[in-house]
This record gives sequence, structure tokens and C-alpha cells, in this order.
Amino acid sequence: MQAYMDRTLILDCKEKVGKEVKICGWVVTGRDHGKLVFLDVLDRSGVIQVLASGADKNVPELRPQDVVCVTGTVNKRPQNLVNKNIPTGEIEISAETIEVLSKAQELPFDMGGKDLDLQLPTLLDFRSLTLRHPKLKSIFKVQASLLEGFRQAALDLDCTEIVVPTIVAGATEGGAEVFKIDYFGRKAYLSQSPQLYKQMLVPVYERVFTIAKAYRAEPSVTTRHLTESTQLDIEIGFIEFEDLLDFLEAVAVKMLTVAEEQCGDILSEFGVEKIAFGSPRSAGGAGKIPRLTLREAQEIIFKEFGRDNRNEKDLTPQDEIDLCQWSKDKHQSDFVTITHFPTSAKPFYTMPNPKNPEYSLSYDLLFRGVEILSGSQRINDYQQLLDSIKGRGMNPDNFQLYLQAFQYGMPPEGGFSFGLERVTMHVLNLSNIRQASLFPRDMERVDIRLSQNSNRKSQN
Ligand code: AMO
Repeated sequence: MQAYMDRTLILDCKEKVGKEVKICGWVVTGRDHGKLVFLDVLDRSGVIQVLASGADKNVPELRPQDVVCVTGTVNKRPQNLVNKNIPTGEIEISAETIEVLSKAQELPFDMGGKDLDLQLPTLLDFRSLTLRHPKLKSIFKVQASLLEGFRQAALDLDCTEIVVPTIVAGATEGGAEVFKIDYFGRKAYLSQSPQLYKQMLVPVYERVFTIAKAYRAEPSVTTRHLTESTQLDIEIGFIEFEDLLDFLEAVAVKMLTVAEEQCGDILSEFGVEKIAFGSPRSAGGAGKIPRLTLREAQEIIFKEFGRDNRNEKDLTPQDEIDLCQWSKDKHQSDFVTITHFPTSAKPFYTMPNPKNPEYSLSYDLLFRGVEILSGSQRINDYQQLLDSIKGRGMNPDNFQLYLQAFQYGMPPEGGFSFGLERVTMHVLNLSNIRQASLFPRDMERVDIRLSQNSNRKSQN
């Protein structure tokens, strides 16, 4: 601990021209210009050039990712050598000592470029290394800002943060896509969503939010599905359907505004356009995020894009792309809210529209061509909920604790859930959701490729 007390963060060296400093970090690159040996050293605040050839001992042999502590003097660089691309571009450190804290092995590929030009499987096979690349690392800075924006929005709505279990007694979102686990010789499941718990907590706190892991045994490999994803959930009591639409749009706008404000540099580096927000109704704006019922949306698909999906229970991936294009062109909004999906296509807890029970009080939020959120007003009457569970061939015994909440006073309520990786992916215009997950899980991978694992097993 003491050894790092006198450490200066690299960015703070700007204020220390002419002074002695000690910096600690990773070697990014080394350049050997004849007698002058230059290193770039990186810590959590930034990168700085180190002139290593002045070090008192011979400069140790260094390679990228070696961990070093450098002591030396901060000097102004000559005007013609200023690097305008980095915040410390006007200074450099003339090293006196260079101590190597940890040696790195030779890298399996060059990490020095602006982009890390590797195929996705390689990026994932070497995840603990590739995440260190500035471009990859910045994806998760954006993700952190999205999380912060979501939290701020939920707290603004006066929601209490809750943490809920992921080992559960039953499937919530549908039977097939659930992971069964062997729970001391009995059956239990990995949670598909924090849904039931957030609902149970409405009579406790009225308004709640949670950031939770969700598990789906997705049997196909797509660019937008993970088997383990992160859901950002809100659940609110004493609402009407329209309130929920206002809330979800307000949360989406807040979350993405925070990310845009905090990560403007990263977004421009990724070359993505500024987000077109429209203005959410709840913010008192003109209501520019368009809202369409599923059937209205399908009518637009039919009239403007020539595909007749008017009897389908859900949008197709291409419908989602086209509707977002329509929304951008006609409403200057990267978002569009789709409401009133058929009741039979939605989970058992979804409230049927009392005016037309074939359709439900449900919604999806589409953003830049993909569904990033879904939710609904819920059935809050105990008997109606019991009937809905039984009507879908499910066993109410598996929902005992959940049902209890409805036996003892549940107000009208509803909520929604964002998929964090989906939002990250589309904010940055990434081509595959796996790029938006630190350690993505899918049918083929749990950290390492599963085929590799079974090869290993059979070799043992
Ligand atoms: P849903 O199943 O639509 O709703 O999930 C909510 C959001 O989570 C994201 N998502 C996924 N992301 C990556 N991989 C997956 N396999 C995956 N599945 C879902 C999507 C989706 O919009 N309980 C309800 C929410 C509610 O009603 O409040 C639910 O889970 O962005």
C-alpha cells in the first residue's frame, strides 16, 4: 500500500511540469529511435510518453502489457513534437528509474493499432487481454454510463433499488427457454427475468428497480441473443397504461442522454450519429417518440414496405428495422413504441385490454432497428391471475409466494425491462451483441469455446 502512496496519476502529470513524479501503469508500446527509447505508459487516467533512455540503469527490456513504475521529471515537449491527440501530448517524462512490477508474455497479436482487427472468436478467446484495448474498453465505459443513467432515472421516479434471486422455482417468461438446474437432487431453474420478484415488492415499496441477470436457454445462435443477459427493470404501483408509456420513454431518454453526455468522445470515435430523441410526452414535449399499436405498425409495414404481416403475433426482425427507419424519417426519432400485442403471445402476468381482451396492455420499445425493452401493465387481481396461470397450462403451485402478494392487496401496477447489452450494442452500432457483453455466454461458449472444453475432457 505504502509503495503507491506517492504515485501520480498520468493525467495529473500535466500540473507537474518540472517536478519529479512516480507513475505506475502498463507499457503500451515501445519505440526505439536509435539512442532515444520512448515508451507509452497507460494507467486508468490516460497515457503518457516516457523517454526511457535517461534511466540511470540500463533500460530493462520491455514489452507491451508489462506493468511498470517509472520515476522521473515531467518536461514540456518541444513544440514540434507535441501530440495533439492525447491530453498529455504537451509533456513527457524523462525517466530516472524504471521498475518492472510484472512481466507480460509476448502478446499473441498486435494490440497497438487504433482498432483491434481480429475475428470475434479470437476477441473472446483472449478476452482478458483484448478488453485492455482502448476501443474495446470504451464499449464498457459507455455501458457503465448507461447503467448510471438508468439508476438516476429510476431514482428520479422514486424507485427503491432491490436485489432479487436468480435461482427460482418456475419459468416466468415461457416454458421452453429455461435452464433447469439440479438443486440438491430437486429441480430448480435459472431466472429468466426478475419479473415475479419486482412485482412482489410493489406492495412493499410501491416503486422498485433492479439490475439483474437473466438466463434464457436460447436454442439458436443470433447476433442479438445471449444466454445470460443483463436486464434493467422497473416496476411501479398505482398507474394507468398511459403512465407506463410516459415512464418508459422518460427513462430511455434519460439513460441515453447520460451516456451521450458522459461518453461523447467515445461515441464520435465509433462514428455513430447523435441519438434522435424526439421528446418524451412525460417531459412535457410534443410527444415525438411515436406510439403505434402492433396492428398499426403492421399496417405501415404493409403500406410502406410491402410485406403483409398483419396477422402475425409479433414483429419480425426486418419489421423492427423498417419501423425504426420510418420513425427516423417521419418523426426524427430513433425510437418507436409499439403497444397492444396479442394477449396469447405475452406472458401470463400481462393484463388483457379490458376493452378488447384479445390484445394486451403491453409494449415494446424499438431503438435503431431492435427491441430494447418490453413490459406491460400486469394483472393485479388474484383470481384473474390464477385463471391466467391455469389457462396457460401452468401449475399455480409453482407460484405460491408470488400469488401470495396478490392475495393481500396489490394495486394496479406495471413495469418494463431494458436489455443492457442490446442498448449498448445499438448505441455504438456494434454488429454483434457479444461485443457488448464483457464475458458473453451463448450456446457455444462459457468463457472458452465449449467444443474446446469437450475436446479437453475427452483427452483426459
Ligand atoms: P423480455 O423477455 O422482452 O421481457 O426481456 C426484456 C428485454 O431484455 C432483452 N433480452 C435479451 N437480450 C439479450 N439476449 C436475450 N436472450 C434476451 N432476452 C431478452 C431485450 C428485451 O426487450 N419480464 C419481462 C419484462 C417486463 O415485462 O417488465 C421480460 O423479461 O432487450
